[in-house]
Amino acid sequence: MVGFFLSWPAEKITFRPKLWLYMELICHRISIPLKTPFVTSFGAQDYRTAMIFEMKHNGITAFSEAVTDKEPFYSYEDNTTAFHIIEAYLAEQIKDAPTPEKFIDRVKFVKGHLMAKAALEMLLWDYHAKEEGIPLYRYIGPTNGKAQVGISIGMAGPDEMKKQTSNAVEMGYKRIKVKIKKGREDEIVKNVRSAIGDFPLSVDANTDFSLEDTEALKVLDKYNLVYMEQPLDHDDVMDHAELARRINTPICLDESIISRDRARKAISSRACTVINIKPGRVSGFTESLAIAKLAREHGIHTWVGGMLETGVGRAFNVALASSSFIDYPGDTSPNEKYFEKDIVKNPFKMENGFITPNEGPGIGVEIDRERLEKVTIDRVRLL
Ligand code: OSB
Ligand code: MG
Repeated sequence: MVGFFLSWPAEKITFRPKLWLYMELICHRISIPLKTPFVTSFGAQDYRTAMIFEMKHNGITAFSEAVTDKEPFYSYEDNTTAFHIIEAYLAEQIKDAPTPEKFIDRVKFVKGHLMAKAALEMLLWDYHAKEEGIPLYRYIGPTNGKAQVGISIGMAGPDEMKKQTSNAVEMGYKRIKVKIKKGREDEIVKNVRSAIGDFPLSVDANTDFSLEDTEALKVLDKYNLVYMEQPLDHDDVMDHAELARRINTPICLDESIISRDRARKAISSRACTVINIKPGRVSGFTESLAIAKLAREHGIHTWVGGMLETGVGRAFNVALASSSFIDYPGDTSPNEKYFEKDIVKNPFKMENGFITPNEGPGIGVEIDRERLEKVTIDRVRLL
């Protein structure tokens, strides 16, 4: 009998003070069609297959989106690995709605899986901003009150790319980035330059090149690009530092910057002068803000990238892109660039190349439940 009481697990004691607080965590697995296929050096995408997290606690409903997709082509994480890590290790760590910083500290025992961690870390930012009753873009610190917007354009035939890039200039975007791949780099940039003149232009290779391709990348020097994004390996810093010594186009790192520590190493080895910050890639806003501040201290430019997020993830990106620590236009196009009908009722609109973050508490999105239902594959309750 005594042994029975001694082995009674602490979790089963029903009068622990926090327990009466209702906590619900749901993962909505959705698949939503893109208006047009998005083509990068790692493949063509015609659907965004996303995991949307919904947490109900203390009368507050918070949302977030994992940036993983069906396949591990951008990074090693995909929806299946992220779901597994969240279900098996991370979900229980948000039961008491800790601060995002505390959550990140708690989940250090899980190595890597930063996209899985980011999904819950950002959920906590939305939750705590809502608890304070203030919009996320103010909750995170000094703000410009609006985000400068650039566009990311996938690969297509020459005429189509001319059309899309000149339309983007017309629409007021502040910077155009086009995807390139090995063998098409010169042709694509030459073609696009002929359509948009000297408008701010960058290229994103999504790791398709190696140092052996230096000559081909050096050819791009003549196009006066604002920067070249992630030409080399996804986890490399050293080779990018070497490439930076060999070419004149500034280098921007995306895939390689997974943390403030990696950013510090990239900056001190001069591997890049620009950083694409994606909160969903770097374990969330805590790390994103740390990277942005570090970059600012070292005169490194930063902007906020995207992963074809629905209105939920997009609202986080727009909030971060409005931070005073961010100085370059991001890839935060209005929702309508990607989706005929998004899962939010209040999509962003771009005016003169700016998007204003939502004023509602937290990310301020109103979920379109009917649309969400329509694109839902299944729903899993995790807490
Ligand atoms: O490398 O920035 C990237 C989309 C999916 C995966 C990786 C990238 C991208 C984009 C589009 O460039 C960014 C966006 O508009 O959401
Ligand atoms: Mg990129």
